[in-house]
Amino acid sequence: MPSKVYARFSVSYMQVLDEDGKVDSKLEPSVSDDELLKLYRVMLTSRRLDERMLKLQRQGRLGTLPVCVGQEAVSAAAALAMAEDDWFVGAYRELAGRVMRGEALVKPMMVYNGMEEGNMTEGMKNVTPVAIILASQIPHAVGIAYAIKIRGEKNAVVSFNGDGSTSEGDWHEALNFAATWQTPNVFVVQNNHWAISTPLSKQMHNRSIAQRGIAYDMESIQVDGNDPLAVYKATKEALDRAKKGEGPTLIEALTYRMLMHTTADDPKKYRKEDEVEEWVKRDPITRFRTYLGNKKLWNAKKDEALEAEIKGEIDAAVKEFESISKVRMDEPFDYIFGEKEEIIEEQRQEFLDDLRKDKEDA
Ligand SMILES: Cc1ncc(C[n+]2csc(CCOP(=O)(O)OP(=O)(O)O)c2C)c(N)n1
Ligand SMILES: [Mg+2]
Repeated sequence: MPSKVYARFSVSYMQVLDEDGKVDSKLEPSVSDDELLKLYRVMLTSRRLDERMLKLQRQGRLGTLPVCVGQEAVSAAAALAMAEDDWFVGAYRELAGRVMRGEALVKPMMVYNGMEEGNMTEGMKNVTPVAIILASQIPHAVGIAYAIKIRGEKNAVVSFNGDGSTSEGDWHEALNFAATWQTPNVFVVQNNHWAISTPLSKQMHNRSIAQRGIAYDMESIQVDGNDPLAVYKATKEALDRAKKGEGPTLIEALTYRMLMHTTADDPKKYRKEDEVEEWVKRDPITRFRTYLGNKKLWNAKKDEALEAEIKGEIDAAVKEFESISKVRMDEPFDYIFGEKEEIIEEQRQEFLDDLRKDKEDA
């Protein structure tokens, strides 16, 4: 038996709004009515945009896309807690957070139709593009934060990745660097319990992801990720600490991917419907709507009007998307080298010939 104990740890869990939308007034963060209403609007916009993009994809009008339904509270509430100068470094499951940062609704449709212009962030400040390569954005998030620290600036970086991504080497290297150099980072992990068809229990032995942060001696907390007030409060406190020079924080947000991983898989093949039903009861949007209703800020009539407004905005975005979505399939070949190279041009021709043949066969 060891004679000395060098470290013991515990992981705390925070919930402010329970599953029925009842608030714990001792923990309720101070958020203005306007901000609460904005949070609701953004989460609902993200939900409706996801649903519309899914339909467009099924109709062959959009490429494949990851769907964020059920996870809206995490990135929307974290983004609400951020200042404009803070950096938002996302993966691909943060549609709501991007909308909160001011992303035009046409942009995600462009991205998921292979149009690089969709990743241009004009109109938004300090937002990095969608990152599909798992955890590749986390060293970038730490690099940005390290630069902020060296320059003595006062902003911070909030990054996002999924549960599966916390088993990537890049993620661990980045967290180790952040802890060692006490960079102003807030690492939000969206633990939606699945990495495509791999459940959490098959990709790590830890009982929580938060304890992976504790291993690096970093402030780490688990929150109910379907509770926007808990996510907001944890992010705000972590940002305050980061800006005071008190180092990075890991926030593990427990949530659930209610639909497919992307439009390319069928979750019914690998998970049980009753698990999904349990999480549907914890829907962040329904829960937040009840909270707003209890505060007399919301009612069915306002909801109806908002749904109509959002539908109008999405209709306009789809119209804009369809007027510009003439994708040239061989465009990636343009960017391999600065100059045209014979071997690349041969490959381009081969690719175009294959596409034509596929079309003829179909
Ligand atoms: C480095 C790398 N390996 C594999 C993949 C393929 N891939 C895409 S998403 C995914 C699962 C990611 O799961 P998680 O991190 O939990 O995020 P979620 O999709 O659940 O939001 C995998 C394996 C990839 N994009 N990048
Ligand atoms: Mg996941």
